[in-house]
Amino acid sequence: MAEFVLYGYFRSSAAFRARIALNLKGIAPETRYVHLLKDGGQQHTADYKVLNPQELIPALVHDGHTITQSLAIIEYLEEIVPEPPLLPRDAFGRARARSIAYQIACDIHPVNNLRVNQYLKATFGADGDTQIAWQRHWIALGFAALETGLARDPATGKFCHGDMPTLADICLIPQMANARRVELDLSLYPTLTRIEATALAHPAFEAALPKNQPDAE
Ligand SMILES: N[C@@H](CCC(=O)N[C@@H](CS)C(=O)NCC(=O)O)C(=O)O
Repeated sequence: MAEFVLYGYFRSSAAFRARIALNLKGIAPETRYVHLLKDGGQQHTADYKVLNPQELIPALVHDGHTITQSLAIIEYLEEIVPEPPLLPRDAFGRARARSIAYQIACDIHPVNNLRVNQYLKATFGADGDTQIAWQRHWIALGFAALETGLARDPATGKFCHGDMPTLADICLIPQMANARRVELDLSLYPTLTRIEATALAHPAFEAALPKNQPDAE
């Protein structure tokens, strides 16, 4: 199989998702580091904009194709390397795993992104504490719903869906890292923290942690 090149940054939770999926599939990509803060943000350079006009990471290059959007990257990996599966075998299970993943990737993460915080500061004068309060608010709102949904559903196992990692865990664990970064009180989410502990005992998740990346600061 052709080489994989991942454009990422240690602290990026979307890149963290891609790293977990690559690890679970046993793929060791070449990594190129895009520092989101240095040089005014290397995601905004002309070279990177050619790869991703959205100026966001991650991007995965494989076989002459560039794939952006972490969920598209993960589903691509799932299609070309089906084992181990990152989505349940049954349609309802797949819908449930995607629903959990999208609650995080579509509804929690985007409003807390770096560019949103930069806009809050530049346009509304939001200082560091205000930006942290903003992030905590949106994570707490999303986590409350996730906790309720996961705690009451017998389909929840050691992981978000059953006893094997799926797309849902691939999205949850990086979001937990973001929640820890803004010191959100996680005692309110015992199911999420239990799943996090299980996932972090798995080498694919552990190796993908921000602190374990060569560009970690
Ligand atoms: N929906 C996108 C989100 C990508 C994204 O927001 N990446 C962040 C890092 S986690 C980024 O590149 N931010 C740069 C910026 O905000 O300027 C995905 O899942 O790939």
